[in-house]
Amino acid sequence: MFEANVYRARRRELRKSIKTGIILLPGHAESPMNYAENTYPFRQDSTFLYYIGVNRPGLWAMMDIEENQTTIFGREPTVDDVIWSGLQPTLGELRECTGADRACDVADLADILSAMISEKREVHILPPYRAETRQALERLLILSKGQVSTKYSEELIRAMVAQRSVKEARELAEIESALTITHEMYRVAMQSVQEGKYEREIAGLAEGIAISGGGRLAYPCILTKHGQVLHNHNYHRRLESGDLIVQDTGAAAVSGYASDITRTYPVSGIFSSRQREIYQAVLDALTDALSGIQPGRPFQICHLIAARTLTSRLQQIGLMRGDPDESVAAGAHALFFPHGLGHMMGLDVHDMENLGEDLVGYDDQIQRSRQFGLCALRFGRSPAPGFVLTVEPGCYFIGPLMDHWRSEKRHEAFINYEALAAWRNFGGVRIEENIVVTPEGYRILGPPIPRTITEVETACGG
Ligand SMILES: [Mn+2]
Repeated sequence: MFEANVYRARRRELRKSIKTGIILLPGHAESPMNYAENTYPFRQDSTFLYYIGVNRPGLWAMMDIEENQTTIFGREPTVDDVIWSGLQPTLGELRECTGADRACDVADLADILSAMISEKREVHILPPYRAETRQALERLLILSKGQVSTKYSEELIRAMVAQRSVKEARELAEIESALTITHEMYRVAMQSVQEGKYEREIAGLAEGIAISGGGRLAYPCILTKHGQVLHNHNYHRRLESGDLIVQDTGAAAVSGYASDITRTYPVSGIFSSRQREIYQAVLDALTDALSGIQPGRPFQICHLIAARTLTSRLQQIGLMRGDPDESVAAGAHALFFPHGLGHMMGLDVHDMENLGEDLVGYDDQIQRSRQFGLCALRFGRSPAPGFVLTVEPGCYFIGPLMDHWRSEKRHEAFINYEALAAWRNFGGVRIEENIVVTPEGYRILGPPIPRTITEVETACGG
């Protein structure tokens, strides 16, 4: 974690936007995998990490806005704790490292809160996303079942989104340290890919590097020759010469900060002529989308730039037709590109998504589209300097979607369904970079990972 004054300063900043009441921040409890003692690897809630910093289970924090006091709640370690888990921080040490004003036994939290509730103090909470947290909040705030999901503070969410959207220099450094590990994951994966190996062997190498780096994966690994399945989480397939692998993997730093990179590469080390065409189309879409990034310019426009480039390349290949601008406006490209161009990234790979996707990614100026494809864009508003975003266009050949659209004759004026039949088993291509928005435009974060056709082929030993 950072030094105590970092968390103090972040809480001070938050207090400028929230004028009254108390803010209650639940830390995570351990989560059992198959029985109580065998838990999933612990991951602290990101809001708690941002404002309090301690990556340990069983903690709560309370910020009293009027009193300008932060209290951390935990418990003193017992001899048993030390026997099984080693030395644990005392309440005093927790107070010190978080820069809190007080540290209390978590057993007293219910009484302290009920006193505040009877004084009619306003309690700001965030929408819980774990069942244990929801139940604890219901118990502590004396709410009936289900009430807690409507009692969250939109004022608090808006203040936190505004603060956390602009990354501090120390946060960028953490993201770049995660990207250094991710760079190594790609170097080794591309070098190791070979006909006859199984997807899981390459996925295991990549995950092992993330763990060796001191952190872990920021999200479950995607490494598949069926890249057209967007969130493909199985790795049992044998790699054949001619297959194309979509690898979407990102390491998380020890501090919890994420990275999120995708590359597509050929098992044989050399792209086939068809693979080159689609790969270059996606690469051009990425290049054009990147050059559209400007502070104050809606990211939704960059998404449409990527869609426009992809459409014109697919027209050159003979898979699409018609006026490209009309085609993009109609959303015909979403047959090939059904997801969004990108999302915010920080402590979470989809940063702050627990606070509500629309409150993070949209505002009064830019609202989420309802059109298939564009509606999947998680972030559409205008970024400011310091925003960290992913930029990740893709092109996929999704058989069931092609059948469905064709049976409806959907966008027949723009899609050449006859020509498409021969591409059915192509798979998919996605290329993803992580950027920080600067006053001039953007900067790609982390060390460069092979991206052009030549770079990728060289890295794969082709
Ligand atoms: Mn992503």
